[in-house]
Amino acid sequence: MTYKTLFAAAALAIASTTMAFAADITVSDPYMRVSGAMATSGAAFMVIDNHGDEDRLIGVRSDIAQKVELHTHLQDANGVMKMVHVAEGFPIAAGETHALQRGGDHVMFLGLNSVPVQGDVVELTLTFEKAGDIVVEVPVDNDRAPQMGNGMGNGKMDHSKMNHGAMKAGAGN
Ligand SMILES: [Cu+2]
Repeated sequence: MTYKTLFAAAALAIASTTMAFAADITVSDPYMRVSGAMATSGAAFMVIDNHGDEDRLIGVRSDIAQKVELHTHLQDANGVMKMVHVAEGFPIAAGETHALQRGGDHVMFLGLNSVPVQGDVVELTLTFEKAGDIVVEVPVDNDRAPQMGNGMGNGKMDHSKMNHGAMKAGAGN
């Protein structure tokens, strides 16, 4: 065995160890939106697949903002959609696909240290109760159209009543 193949074998061994550790949870299609050059906040969206036992997304962190939180949207008594901090995180059942998407659950960046622009990649660490930390490279894509028709199947989401003014500062929409 040459040095080169030995090195490749070692690298492969390390890679498969790492992958085995987080294999139960996979994260795909991440993207982030910020609401302009003067933005103080942003939001990230992605699809989380749980191939293992029930788990829970309990934390998020990133150097790009002073605070990173798990948020969702809830309708208040007046039918206005509001963003709320979900301190207990998002449970993800065994075999479930959990989408973080606009109008629903999302990652919120509050107090941006610097405003990322289109195409920038932001490093985000997701912490799961069982799977541990998963680092996700999140590209900024302000042009991305919202997904339609899936993940909102509870019928409670009425966009005609959404108060966009109230959420303007948040970029969560
Ligand atoms: Cu939010």
